Amino acid sequence: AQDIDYHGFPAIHLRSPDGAEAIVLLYGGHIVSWKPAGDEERLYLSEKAFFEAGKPVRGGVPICFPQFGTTGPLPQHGFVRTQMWEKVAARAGDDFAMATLRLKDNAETRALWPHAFQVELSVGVSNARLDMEFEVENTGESAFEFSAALHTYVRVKEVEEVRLEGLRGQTYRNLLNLNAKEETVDSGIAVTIDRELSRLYYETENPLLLRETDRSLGINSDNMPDTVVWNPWVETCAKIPDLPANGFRRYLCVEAGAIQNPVQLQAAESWWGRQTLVAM
Ligand code: TA6
Repeated sequence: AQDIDYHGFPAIHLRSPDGAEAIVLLYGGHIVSWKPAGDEERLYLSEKAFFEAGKPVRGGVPICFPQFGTTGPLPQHGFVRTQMWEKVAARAGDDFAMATLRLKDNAETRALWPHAFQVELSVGVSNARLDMEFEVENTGESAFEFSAALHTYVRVKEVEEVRLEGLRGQTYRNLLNLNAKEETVDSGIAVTIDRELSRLYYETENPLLLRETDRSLGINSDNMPDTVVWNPWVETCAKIPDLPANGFRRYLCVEAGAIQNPVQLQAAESWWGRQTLVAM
């Protein structure tokens, strides 16, 4: 593991002796690159991404906490993705490399959200796997509530050719229409993308399989019961200043989260959630 500069931000470059690599920014605790051993880049990072304090980075794995989306009074997806985190540990073993980053509440976070907390992201790469574990500790004297997600931008060669399997029979809410509370049971064999789509699936099962014509990605989550699937398609993509016109073709967000039922965390308690990607 090596400390590097990435577009002006301090970052950690993880390299496992087996060839797996990842780059994680201290800004946001944000993973911006993952290459499984002997493979190509598997995360999408916009070529128009902002690397500016105060703005989230477009692509990779933004961490949404303590609010997902616009479900509450906080900035969209909370505020930890625009805070500078600190490195706690980084090391490589025989067949892995891993790092842990931490953020504690500070004057800026308390002005938005009056709670004492500590969050940690542990990132591990080994062979074909990327492991991400997000941990929240309530370091204050009273309980708080949060939602959280690992907002993973999976790089794909052509989004129209992708099939996301494993969600059949699962209930979802359409996030494109925030007023619509109705729930739909997915009856399709696979989710395919040929228009804008933003869905919150509840209590999804493992594994999900993202199939492309010549490769696949297995997606597992633990203790993050919900899965958000998002692609902006043409019109919405054109309105997002930090995405190129055809950017939507190059990714599908498959996000692991605890969203539908916010987590209640008592004083001195902690919680964790994980997402694991396996390249195939
Ligand atoms: O996860 C889906 C979503 O909430 C979309 O509605 C879309 O806005 C996206 O996340 C990206 O949000 P951002 O704040 O990073 O532009």
